[in-house]
Amino acid sequence: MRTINHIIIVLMALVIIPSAWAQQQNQFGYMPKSVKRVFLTPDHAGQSFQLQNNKGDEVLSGTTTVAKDWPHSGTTVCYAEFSELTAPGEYELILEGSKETVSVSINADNYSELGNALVKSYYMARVSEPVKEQYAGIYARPLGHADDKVIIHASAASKERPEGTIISSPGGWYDAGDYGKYIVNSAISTYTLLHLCESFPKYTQAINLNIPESGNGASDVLNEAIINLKWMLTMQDPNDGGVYHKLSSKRFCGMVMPHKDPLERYVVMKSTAATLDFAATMAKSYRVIKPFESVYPGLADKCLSAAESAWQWSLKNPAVLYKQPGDIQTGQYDDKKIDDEWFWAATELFLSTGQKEYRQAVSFEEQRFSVPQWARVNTLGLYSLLNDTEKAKELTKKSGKALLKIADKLYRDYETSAYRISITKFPWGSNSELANEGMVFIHAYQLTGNEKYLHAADACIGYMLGANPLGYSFVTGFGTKTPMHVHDRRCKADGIEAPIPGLLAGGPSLQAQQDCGKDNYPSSYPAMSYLDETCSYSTNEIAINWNASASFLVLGLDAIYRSEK
Ligand code: 9MR
Ligand code: 9MR
Repeated sequence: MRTINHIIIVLMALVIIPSAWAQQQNQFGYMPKSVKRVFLTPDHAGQSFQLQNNKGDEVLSGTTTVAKDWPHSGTTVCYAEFSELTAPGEYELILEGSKETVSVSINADNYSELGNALVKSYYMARVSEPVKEQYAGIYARPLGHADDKVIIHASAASKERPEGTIISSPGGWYDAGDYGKYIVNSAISTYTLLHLCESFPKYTQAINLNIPESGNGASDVLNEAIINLKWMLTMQDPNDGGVYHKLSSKRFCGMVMPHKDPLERYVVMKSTAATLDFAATMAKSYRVIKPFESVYPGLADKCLSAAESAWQWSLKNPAVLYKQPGDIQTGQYDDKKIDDEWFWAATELFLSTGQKEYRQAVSFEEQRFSVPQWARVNTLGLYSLLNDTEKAKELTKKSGKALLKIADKLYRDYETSAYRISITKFPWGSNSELANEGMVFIHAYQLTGNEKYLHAADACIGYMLGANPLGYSFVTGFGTKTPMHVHDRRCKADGIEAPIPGLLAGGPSLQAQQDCGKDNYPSSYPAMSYLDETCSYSTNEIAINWNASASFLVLGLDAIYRSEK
C-alpha cells in the first residue's frame, strides 16, 4: 500500500511539477568548517533528510526548517542544514519521499582555489602590458592602452599643465567592463588587497598566482596591488600634489578588445575625494610595502611622501567635488559627501607617520560608520586601526566599538532572514555590498573570537556561489550555473565562449533596469532583478572593487580556517 501511495505521489509530482527540482546552495563547494545549507521550496518544510557518502552510507540526518518569506525576492524557502558534517568528500543529500538528490562537495582547498582566481582576475585586467599565454592561457591578449600620451582635459588644466598637455600615465587595471581608470574606485580596491596582506601576512605570502612577478620575494597579492599603485602615483600632479579624478576617453568605446579601442584618453579634473582616497591608499601601502624594501627599493617611502603631498593639496582644496564635464560621458564616481574620505586619509597618515597633525584630524565625532563601498570609506580606517593595537589604544578601542555596532546589526539580519543572509539592500553591485558585509563579519570575528561572525561571513560566500533565490553562482567559472554574458568588453570581444574566470558579477538590482529595458527584467523584486545578458551593466558588469571585497572575504576566511595569520 505504501509503495503504491509512493508511486502515486511521485507520478502526481511529475504531472504537476514538471520543472526541475528547485534547490539552491553553494554550487562550487564548502570548506570543512563552512556553514552548509541547501535551500528548498516551501513544500519541503519539516521533512526528514539524510546525507550519504559515496559508498551509500548515511553520515548525518536531520529535519528541514519551517518555511519563511524573503521580502526581497518575494519567495518562500526552507532549508536543510548540515554544518556539522565536516569531513571532506562528496555526498548526496536525500530528502524523504523525494527521488531527486543534491550533490554536496566539501574540500579544504575550495576557498583558496576560488580566492586565488578572484585575485588573478586583476592580472587579466592589466593595462599597458600584454597579457601573456603562460599566465593567462586562452585569455592571452595584446597590450591595450599604452597610456603614455594622455591629454590634460580642460577641467584638469593648471598653470604648469595647460589644457592639451600630454602626460604619461601607463599601467594599472581596467576598472570594470569599460576601459577607464578611476582613482576613487582604484583606492578602495587596492586598499582592500593591501589590507588582506596586512591582516594575513603569512598566509598571503604563500600565495602563488602565476603572474610575471611570482617568486620575487613579495606576496603575489601585494605584487598585483602594486601594479595599480604604480599607476595611481602617475595620477598625482607633481606640481601641487592634487590627484586627477580619472583617466578615460570622452565616451565609452564599443565592445572591442583593449588594443582595438581607437579613442584618445584624457585625465579629468582633480577632486578632493580622489586626492584623499589616494592619500589613504598610499599611506597604507607604505606600511605594507616597507618590509619588502629589497624587492621594491624606495617604493614605500615614495608612496608615503605622495600621500603627504596629497593631504597638503586637500587642506588647500577641502571641498572640490567631482562634476562631470559636459563633453565627458564615462563613469563618474562622484561623491557628494566626503567627510568619510577625510577620516580615512587622516587615519592612514597617522598610522604611517605617528604625527600629531594627522592624529588630531582623526575625529570619531561626526562619523557615521557603515558597510564600506567606493563612496563610503571611513570604515576602512576602522579596519586599519584595528590592525594596529599599539599606536593609539583609545582609537583602536573606539574602532572596535564602532565596528561591532555595524556587525551586530548585520548579524541580526542574518539570523532572521529566510535565506540566512545579512543583505537587505540591492544597490548596483549588490554582490559586492554583500562581500563587504562579509568583510565586516571577518573583522568582528578577529576582534571578538566569536565564531558566530564566521558563520555569517561564510553564508555570504554561500550566497555568492548559488545559495540565493536566483540560483546563480555569481563568480564566472565557479559553479554549475554561472554568468556567461557579463558586461565586459574583453569577454564580449575575445571570441571565447566562456568569460574570463574569477569575475564577480554585480548582482541583482533595480537601480538601472533601463539598460536592457525594464520589461526584459524577470522581476520587480530587487533580489530577483538580474539578467545574464551583456546589455545589463547594472546587474551583470564586473568591477575591480567588487572583486576586491570578494577576494578579502574568501581568502581571509580561508586564512582563518587554516589559522595561518
Ligand atoms: O560599458 C559601460 C559600463 O562600463 C558602465 O558601467 C555603464 C554605465 O555608465 O555604461 C556602459 O556603457 C553604455 C553607455 O552608458 C550607454 N550606451 C551603451 C554603453 C555600452 O553598453
Ligand atoms: O559601481 C558604481 C555604482 O555604485 C554606481 O551606482 C554606478 C552608476 O554611477 O556606477 C558604478 O560604477 C561604474 C563606473 O561608473 C564605470 N565603470 C563601471 C562601474 C561598474 O558598473
